Parts: sequence; structure tokens; C-alpha cells
Amino acid sequence: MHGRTAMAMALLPLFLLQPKRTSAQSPRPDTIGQRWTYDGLTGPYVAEVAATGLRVPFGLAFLPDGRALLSDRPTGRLALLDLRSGRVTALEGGPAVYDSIDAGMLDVVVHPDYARNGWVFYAFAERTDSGKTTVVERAQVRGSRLVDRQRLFAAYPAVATDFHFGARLALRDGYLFIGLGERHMQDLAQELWTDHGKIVRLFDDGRVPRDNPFVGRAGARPEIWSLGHRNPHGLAFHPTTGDLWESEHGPLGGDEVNVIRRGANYGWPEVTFGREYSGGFVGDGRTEAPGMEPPIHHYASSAALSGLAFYTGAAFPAWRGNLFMGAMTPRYLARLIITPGAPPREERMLLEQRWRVRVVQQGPDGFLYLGIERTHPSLDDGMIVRLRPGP
Ligand SMILES: [Ca+2]
Repeated sequence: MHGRTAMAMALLPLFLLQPKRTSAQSPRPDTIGQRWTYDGLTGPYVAEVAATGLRVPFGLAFLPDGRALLSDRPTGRLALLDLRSGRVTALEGGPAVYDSIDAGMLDVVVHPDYARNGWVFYAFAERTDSGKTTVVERAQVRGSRLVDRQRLFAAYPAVATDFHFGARLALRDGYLFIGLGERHMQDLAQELWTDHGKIVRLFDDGRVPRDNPFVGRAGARPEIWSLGHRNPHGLAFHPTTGDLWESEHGPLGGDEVNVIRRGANYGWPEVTFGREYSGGFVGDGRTEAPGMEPPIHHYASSAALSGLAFYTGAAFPAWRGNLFMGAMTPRYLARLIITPGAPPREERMLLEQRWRVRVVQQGPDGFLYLGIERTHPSLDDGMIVRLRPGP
């Protein structure tokens, strides 16, 4: 996302479900332990600062020992977060990261079998003589160092722009899915010779599965799983269906939530509900076309969706099965209530904070953790905030 201006929100056909805030605004800057209480639609909840001193916390993943891994995009670093004290310790031994505009250290995830194999996976932007691209590695965490780093993937080819690197990672059943932006070169999203604007699927050791949809097609990248994406910023498996869900940024409007199918084309830039930043149509302005998958949900005005998490915990029973995303341009946390056969309903949470929520993850305690970016040093520090049930 770049160059966007805040716009009035027009979220039809959603119902607008607006919670009301109950406690007074606290003075800035925010500090660890600072909290606000809200009357949500499903009951009271507390937003509590868990860590500060960050810039753009882009990825967040929990380790079995009560710590979390986070990425702080423009610093190019991964860090360990102690969830009890809020102490953040940068990890040494990471890769050299390119950090301009949309680049930097991107997503980080923990292998579902981490307790057995110790692998963590992370995506970052890399600069070489031929340009910049999105790279994925896996490594082990030993003390405060990354060790045994293995390079698994580099999106082909490296190009000159500093925009739309993605990236989000999701792991299940030995497969690694990577959501990649089209690098602000929109026609690449429809081209099978390049990884940009695609979701790719690898084994978790970086090998390409032979049953990927474009294996054996002349000129196609065999790692491609789906195409026609603009800039994925959320990727997660549905807790009951197992489907892979994705959120992506549109241009001016046209942010989407998609369910990702093998080999499917998600349309960008041939079909979109968004407009060019100038206000004109993208291409010939089509919003649907044969052979192109429609989003299951889209935003008519700019939402700048970031992160995607399904809630499954015990702390908020009323949220189970709901989908959470940051909406960074209007600046709220979206709770989507998805009912088959009906339009999603949305609760816009934390509107008064005007936080830019970059990432949402459910913690091992069942609380919801948000990575919030620094918008201005004297207003919002980059921080991690947890939502827990209120009194
Ligand atoms: Ca689309």
C-alpha cells in the first residue's frame, strides 16, 4: 500500500456494527501494561499494551515456551518477545535485508511441528545486482541467534521497484504457502513465467511438489499455486474447512478476502473492484470475468487489509470462527462474522485508537495479539497489543 488517502468507508453490503468505548483516552505515548476497556458487541474486552519500541511489527508467531517471534519490517530484524515482561530481544545472525518503502523483514511463522523440528520461517526483501525480490528462509533459534539458516525460495525475477513484496507465509501438512505481491507491475500477476502476484506452494524444505498445478507447463514457474494477486497481506487456514484464506490490498478500493483454490486465477488486474489512484478504471473496469475467481468479500473503498487470523480460542467464545484483520487506511480492527450463504457482517473494533494494525494472531492464552505500526513517535509507538476479556 502506498500513496493512498484516507477515504470515507462504504462497506455495503455489510452491516456496520459499531461498539462503544467506555474508558477515557489515556495520555500518549503508550507504555507496557497500559489498557483501555471497551464494550464490544459480544461483551467487554480490554486492549492492553504488551510491548513497545517497535516500528512496523509485520509478523508475529508464538513459540511453545511463552515467547513470541516478531518481525519489525524497516529494521530488517526478527526479535524475541517475552510475553510476560514485554522485553524485546533482537535476534542476531539473520540475513542482510533490503529495507526501502514496502521492503524489509516481512512475515515470520513457526512450524506446526516446531516442538519436534525447531524450524521457523521468515520472508524478507533482498537486493542484488539484478534488482530486489522476496526471499524465504528457515532457521533455528538458539539463544538470541538465528542458526542453521536455509534459503528455501527467491521470487523470480528480481526487479527494480520497492513496492508490493507481500509477503505472508502459511504452513500445513508439510507444505509452505507464500503470498507474493506483483511488485507494482500489475500485468505480472497474470504471467506464469514469474512468481510476482502469485501464491506459491513448496514443501517445507523448499522443494517443489510435483502435483502443483503448473508443473510441466512450458514456461510456467512450477511453484505457482494461484495467480492474479495484487499484494497479499494475510494468509491463514480456516480452522474447520482447512481452506487457505487470503487477504490482499487493492489499489483505490478493491481490497479482497479470497479463498485460495489450486490453480485458480484471482483476477488482478483484469478484474477488480478497485480503481487506479487517479480514480480511473483499472483496465476496462471489469469486476468479474469467466475463469476468474471472485473474492468472497471485498471493500469498495480503501481498507489496506493486513493480517488474517481465525479465532479459535476459549477466552472469547463468541468470537470463535470469526476472521480478524487490520484495516489500516480507515484504521480499525475488523471482526468478520462469516455465515455461509449470507454476506459477512463486520464489527469495526478499536476505531477510536486509529491504530494501523499490521498483523493479528491468536496467542496460546487465547488472547488476540495485534502488531501496531508506529504512525508518529509522539502518538503511536510501534507496539504489540493484546485483547483479553474485560471485567
Ligand atoms: Ca481478485
